[in-house]
Amino acid sequence: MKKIMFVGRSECGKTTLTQALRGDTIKYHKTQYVNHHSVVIDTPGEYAQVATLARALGLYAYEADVVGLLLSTIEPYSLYPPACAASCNRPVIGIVTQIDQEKGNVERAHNWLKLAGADPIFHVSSYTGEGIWQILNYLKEPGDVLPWETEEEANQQRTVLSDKNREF
Ligand SMILES: Nc1nc2c(ncn2[C@@H]2O[C@H](COP(=O)(O)OP(=O)(O)OP(=O)(O)O)[C@@H](O)[C@H]2O)c(=O)[nH]1
Ligand SMILES: [Mg+2]
Repeated sequence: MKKIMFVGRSECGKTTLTQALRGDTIKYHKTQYVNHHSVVIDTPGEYAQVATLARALGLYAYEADVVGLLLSTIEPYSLYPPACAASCNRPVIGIVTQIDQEKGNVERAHNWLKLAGADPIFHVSSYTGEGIWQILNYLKEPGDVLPWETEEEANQQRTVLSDKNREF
């Protein structure tokens, strides 16, 4: 699999997507430092939000094959300057997260990622599983075996045990 580094504001859903891509149950966990998983490098949102910390992302990108800019449908503004993808040392894709949110705006988030220069752009919900198959297939390399054989199996509703505010 290609290794992808997730970048995006705190609470856009990087850690939750990491869990959903593995087929794990969803449990809230605030990311405190960079976490290397087998396919995903999960970064804290603060690295994208605070200029002095943002420099670290440039270095961590060397350890990834692809950089994924995440933006959720409920974010009121975009963190990404126009064409910022051009300054990255890796291919940059976009991931619109939380597409299941009732008050979310998928098109707005998509257009902000497009403006940033991300290509391609995926739409995903870590809760309903929609879009998981498409991301896995983008990351798949020859010889890789995915944990699911069909789109229906991959894009299944996940079990959510907790979110930021409560346990279920
Ligand atoms: N409805 C819905 N909620 C989601 C989805 N993805 C994440 N969330 C919720 O959004 C909140 C933040 O998710 P995280 O995955 O922790 O966000 P993060 O980007 O890792 O945040 P930091 O670790 O602070 O950088 C949690 O309460 C999640 O349960 C989704 O696809 N749908
Ligand atoms: Mg996190």
